[in-house]
Amino acid sequence: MPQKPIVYDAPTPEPRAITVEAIQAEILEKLIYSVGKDPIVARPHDWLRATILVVRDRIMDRWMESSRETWRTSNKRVYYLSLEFLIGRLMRDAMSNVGLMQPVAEALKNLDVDLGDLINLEPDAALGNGGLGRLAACFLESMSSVEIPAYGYGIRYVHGLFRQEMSEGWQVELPEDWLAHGNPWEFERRESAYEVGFGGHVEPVTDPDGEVRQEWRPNEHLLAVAFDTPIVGWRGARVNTLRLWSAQPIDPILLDKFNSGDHIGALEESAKAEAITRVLYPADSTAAGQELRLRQEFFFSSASLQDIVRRHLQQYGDLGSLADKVAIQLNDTHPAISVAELMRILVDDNGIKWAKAWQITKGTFGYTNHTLLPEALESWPVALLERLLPRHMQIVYQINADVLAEARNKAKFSDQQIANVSLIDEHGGRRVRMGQLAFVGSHSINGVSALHTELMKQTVFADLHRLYPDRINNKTNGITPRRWLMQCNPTLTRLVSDRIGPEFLDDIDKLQQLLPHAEDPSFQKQFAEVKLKNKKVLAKLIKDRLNITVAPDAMFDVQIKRIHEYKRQLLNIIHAVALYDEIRAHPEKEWVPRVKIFAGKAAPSYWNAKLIIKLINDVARVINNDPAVRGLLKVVFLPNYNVSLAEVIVPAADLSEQISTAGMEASGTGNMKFMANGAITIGTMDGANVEMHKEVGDKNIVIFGLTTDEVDDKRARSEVPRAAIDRSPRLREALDSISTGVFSPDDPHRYRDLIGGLYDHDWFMVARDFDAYVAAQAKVDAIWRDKKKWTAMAIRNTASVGFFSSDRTIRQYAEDIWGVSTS
Ligand code: T68
Repeated sequence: MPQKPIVYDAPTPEPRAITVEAIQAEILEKLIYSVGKDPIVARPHDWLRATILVVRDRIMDRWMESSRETWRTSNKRVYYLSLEFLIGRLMRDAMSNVGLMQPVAEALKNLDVDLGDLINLEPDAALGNGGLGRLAACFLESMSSVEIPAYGYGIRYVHGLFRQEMSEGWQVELPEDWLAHGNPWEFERRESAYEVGFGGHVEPVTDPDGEVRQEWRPNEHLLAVAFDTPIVGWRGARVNTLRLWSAQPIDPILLDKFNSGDHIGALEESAKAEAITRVLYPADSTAAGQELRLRQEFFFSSASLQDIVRRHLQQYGDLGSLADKVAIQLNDTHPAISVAELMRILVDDNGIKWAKAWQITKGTFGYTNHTLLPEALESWPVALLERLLPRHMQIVYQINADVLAEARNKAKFSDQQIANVSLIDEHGGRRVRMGQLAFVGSHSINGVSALHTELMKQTVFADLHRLYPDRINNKTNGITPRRWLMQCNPTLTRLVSDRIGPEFLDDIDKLQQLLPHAEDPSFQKQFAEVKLKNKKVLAKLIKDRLNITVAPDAMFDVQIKRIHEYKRQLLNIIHAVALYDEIRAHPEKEWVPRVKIFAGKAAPSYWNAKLIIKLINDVARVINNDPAVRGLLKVVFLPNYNVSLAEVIVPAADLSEQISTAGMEASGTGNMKFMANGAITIGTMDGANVEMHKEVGDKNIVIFGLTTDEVDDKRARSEVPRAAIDRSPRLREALDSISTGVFSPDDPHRYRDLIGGLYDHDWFMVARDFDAYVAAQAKVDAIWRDKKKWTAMAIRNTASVGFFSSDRTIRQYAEDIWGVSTS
């Protein structure tokens, strides 16, 4: 059917008023006519829904205008493909970005409803595990803010990241249910549904002109249905779309089965289809390796590409211009099968010649790598791909043949080098390496911090880098200053604005104007007061949730992130044990009161990570209840870490723990959030810490520990860790007390193996970095005692955070990778 020409302008209603009266009247109207509730019986969730609908209305006209403008101007579109979007709550972000906080708060107040209560009622959209998913969310907001026509594509998981509860100090995982009360933000687009296939076979077909094409005939089919959420940028600059796919059966019920009495069998198809988008895989640093995961990856890649191609054809009528008008960014290798799927669409479905299709594909894709950990690098058994995606497997082989020919003939690679760049891993069962596929199918491959990008060149992609030396580039991560400074810390935002004016709200680099005020006693006093106020809020949350009393004037020493051995929560908790020993041994000394605050989830199958959570809780129980400590040290583990909890903890932190083993944290982004909010970092020379050190200056950050080269060297020499432990009586004593059951009298051997690992191999250099860490913590204490010095350092951290805005990161992607302009 011929497409109707698109008219780029059409009548639209007047934009909605933003006066208190108008908003108040509309909230009531929504409550009654859309939610269907009488205000006299309305429950908080009803008010929340009505309020979101009112806010959403004020975004709609900008949303439509943004999209019309892209059609009108024929600007290039950017598509961010990510299996994870950890967006958290949306209402405050949306209200704040379009300047609705005040009028909505007042309107609700007139209706006897508290906006703060409603904000806290909104569930977190936890469609991600950690940094990678949160980065995608910050990028979406920044792409709208710098006015890039962009779409996020992902999966609408029914259950996001599991809810974490504690049972006697152990993590237990419970299903998360963010859609329980419906989702007023999303629009279901039944008309944007695509068929996605699996399995079946490939058949050569001869075209009328005699050309032979391959045609994939899947034997399983399901539907991908789009759900759209508007993402509004700062000051409503632009509204982009987050399009999440939901899997549905093509036949919701198999009637013949039902009629023959097989009532369960009649629903089988339906259950199988829906399983694909039911739950987010909860492992953040190991490849999932399950068939369902591969199905998720292909399902969302295929639906997204069909949508992208349909839109492009509708506007331009020809796929030859795809790379000029479309940039697709692959967030890690999870969507890497897209490379083969786009080739299939171009070559098989649209009859484009292989070489031309390959040019278009490479011109269109960019790939971001987020990890060097070998266990996190995705690869799929050839046999599985052959069964599930037979045509894609053929395409992978053909791509590989071309790459290997180039490596052998042009670059004169050795056999070993050929094996390194091959898309097929031949070690122990043949597997397709998704990193290699993403690399060869993209014109740009980027790392997420300067150090990480260098290590990519030297390690996982060394030979591919030799073959294609102009492809790897760095894009240091960033965070959106709207959510991570203005919204989560309005008091600090006001203080800064009073001091240097509000220009920094639109140009975050202007925060540097705070530098001359760092030593100003009156500004220092106000800055410290804001921090104290935020700490009181967190202290209350700790009291309410855990019934632990912490003193707001103690140092809040915070490590919040996924629990992983390389992130070294173990190093931090051993430090707590050592401090505990010292405080009791030397009660006469002047100790700096500290509260060590931890939060984070462990992958359900990651035993050591779960054991570390239990250890933190065991140590907390003993220390918090020992009168000899006199409250000088407290240890707190806050359960169910998520974006909303981070928004309370980050503004209250004094000390930010960024202590990963050098070379192992690709970037980190929590480090930047703390910096923005005036915490001082104690950290290793790892990930983006290296660039933070450069930006804020050596005097305003506390760096310690082995460097990447030193770590490599010790590993290469298989140096025995025992010597480091023998040299450090403090460490030995702390380790002895943990491994002999001082903190686990109910099970004295609970930590024997965990601690034993530090003696045996200590892969993560906990023992070998311990003394340096203790010395760095002593330095932190000394600074803390000098309140003026501490506050000046904290102010300089806030002042220097500009570089770590995701607006900067996105502008660099736009210019260097996507070829699109920004505002
Ligand atoms: C993180 N990676 C990096 N992975 O660890 C962190 N992995 O250093 C970096 O700052 C951040 O990415 C953003 O670049 C992750 O968060 C995952 O969550 C993940 C999820 C599934 C599979 C593998």
